[in-house]
Amino acid sequence: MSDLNPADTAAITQQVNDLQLNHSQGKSIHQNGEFCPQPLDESMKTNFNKEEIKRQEKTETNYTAINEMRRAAEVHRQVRQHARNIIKPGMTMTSIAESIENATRQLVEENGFEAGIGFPTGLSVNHIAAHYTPNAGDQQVVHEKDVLKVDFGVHVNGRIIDSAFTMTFDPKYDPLLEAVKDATNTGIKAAGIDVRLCDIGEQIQEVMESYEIELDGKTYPIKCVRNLCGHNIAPYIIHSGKSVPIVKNHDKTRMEENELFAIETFGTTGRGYVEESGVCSHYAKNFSLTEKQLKSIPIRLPRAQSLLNSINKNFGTLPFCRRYLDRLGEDNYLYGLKNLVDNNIISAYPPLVDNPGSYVAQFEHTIFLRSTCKEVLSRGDDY
Ligand SMILES: [Co+2]
Repeated sequence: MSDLNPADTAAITQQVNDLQLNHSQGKSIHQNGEFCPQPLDESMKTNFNKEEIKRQEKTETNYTAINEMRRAAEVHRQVRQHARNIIKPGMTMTSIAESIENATRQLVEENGFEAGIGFPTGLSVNHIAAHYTPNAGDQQVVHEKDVLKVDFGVHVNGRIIDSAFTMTFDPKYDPLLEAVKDATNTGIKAAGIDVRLCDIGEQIQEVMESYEIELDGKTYPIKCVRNLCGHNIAPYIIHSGKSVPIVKNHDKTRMEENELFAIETFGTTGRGYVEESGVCSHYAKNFSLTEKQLKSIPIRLPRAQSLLNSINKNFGTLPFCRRYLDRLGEDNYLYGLKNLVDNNIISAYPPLVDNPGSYVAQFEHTIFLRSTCKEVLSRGDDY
């Protein structure tokens, strides 16, 4: 919209055209994810056969849903490849976010609630772990020494693929990225039907905290950010009740067949705990409110009511950010938005930060627990 410099624009247009070409040639848009045995199968050494999985797929009742997830995942893979190609030190957060979002809109063939962006593009840097995306007028650029988490979502018919990676431009951070990648893959490996959430958290923590990193002559243990979690995903609902901890804990809840999970871990050189801080950009409708409860809340501010109508029409329960309201032509909405947040109709998700001076990295995949296997939908050659 505003901050895209012309050089960026040309490169991005070319990139997106290339992506579209791949797409229109029908290249692998329904590619499946990575098939893994359920952990119980693995330990019992039952036969895990990829051909058999493909055969059984034909009879699975949720075959349509699986294909929707795969389509969203393939768009995610292509968009993140594009993101890796264009993101360079000096680029503004605004142009990065817009480029990722425009590529997503084009490749997924955005269409109302049928397909589109799953949630705002997270571009959290250094000690900011999550929930940062630029608001209008943001001039921040990415720097050579930054640790940038790129966390974005794609949905097809509400099936959201939530996947994130960390980008750096200085190899000194490699041990941090290695630790988090290993921890996330450990969580993916541990996950499965009937597995207790606490057992996953414990295994993640053990792997994460076996690493350390030396930065500018000082050695730091790598810690898990203990109050950040993975989560299950329901149609159009990014966090739908179950949390997948990344540290040892007491949650004996089990994962179940046909559940979709985002497995994400955060490693840090800081204290290992995040707090809300800074200007908010991320919001979502409180999905637990029933229609009846919603109707019983009096909205006395006309601007709040008109804004809510627009949110219902454009996002439903999908998370959104201020820039998405701007591009719909909404203006002077901050007071109305605050009113909806105060009424608990909308939840605000401010940036989550560890202590200043620390570095947080993140890797995340979306997995689907099928009866025959565990499919790591967002797996790619990159991570
Ligand atoms: Co997530």
